Amino acid sequence: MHPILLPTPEVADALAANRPVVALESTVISHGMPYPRNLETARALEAEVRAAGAIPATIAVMDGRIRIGLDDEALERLATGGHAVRKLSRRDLPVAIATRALGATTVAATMIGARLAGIPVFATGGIGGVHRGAETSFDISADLDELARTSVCVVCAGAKSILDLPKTLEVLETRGVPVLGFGTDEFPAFYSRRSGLPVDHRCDNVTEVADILRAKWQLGLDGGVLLANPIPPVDALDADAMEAAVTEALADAESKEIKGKDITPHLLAALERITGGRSLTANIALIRNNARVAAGVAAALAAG
Ligand code: PSU
Ligand code: MN
Repeated sequence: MHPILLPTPEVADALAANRPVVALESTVISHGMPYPRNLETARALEAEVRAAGAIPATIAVMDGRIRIGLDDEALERLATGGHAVRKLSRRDLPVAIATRALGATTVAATMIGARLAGIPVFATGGIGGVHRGAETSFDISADLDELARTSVCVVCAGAKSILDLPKTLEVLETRGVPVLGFGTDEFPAFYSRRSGLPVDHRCDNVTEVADILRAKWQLGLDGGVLLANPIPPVDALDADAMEAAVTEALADAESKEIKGKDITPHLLAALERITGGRSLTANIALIRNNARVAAGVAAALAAG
């Protein structure tokens, strides 16, 4: 194991025995949801992964190490830390490690930790992508570059319409990232199941996904695969209503001149306010669903 990594004994044992492990991110806990729902969700995700037969490994930075798997005390530190917890993407990891900061990992940074630890499957809610107006702001999430270079399968529910979905898919195509739909031909739009945009390929079971991952990596095509898993129908929100909420949230962020890494957390909090909490409930349901599917993919990979 890499000296900067600190896995829990349970995760280290599972990896050594080639048992299925699922990486989970921590920015969604610290910056994506309010306390105490964030802590409840972090625990629920770990329980979903276990119920589906895999070992959860939530990733974060603490005391100069990348922790691979967190105990309950560590989850609580992240969930209650508020602004003391940094949001860490690729560029932030060196400073956070060297200064022994407390930090939550984004999709990009979680992929880096998972890859170093040898965990090929990771579940999150939504990835970062190309922001609306990126043609002038240049705001494109580092998550996309990470998907291009780091060999981890990221299970998500698509991307939020706070992003420009067609441009996000264009960048993923350019950077060579396969986008697979799990039981769907369409790229899901996070709170709703449909975006009108096609995925590259539809997979109807986890074995097909594992076969594609193996083929990619056996070819020496380093980099990630995005598995887009739509929110369950009962939990989905009305797409038109969410579009209106997103427009309002974007206007709010613009009037307050929010920029850079603060934009996504700010928009998520605004959406929760505008929808009276319904966006949060949907968010929790879709991440749990992703954790379950990721455990299945991890098991299929470990079996092959
Ligand atoms: N999208 C969500 N919820 C989230 C995030 C994105 O629906 O919590 C978080 C993830 O950690 C993602 C990060 O990696 O925001 C992207 O931030 P940025 O756009 O600053 O790269
Ligand atoms: Mn950004």
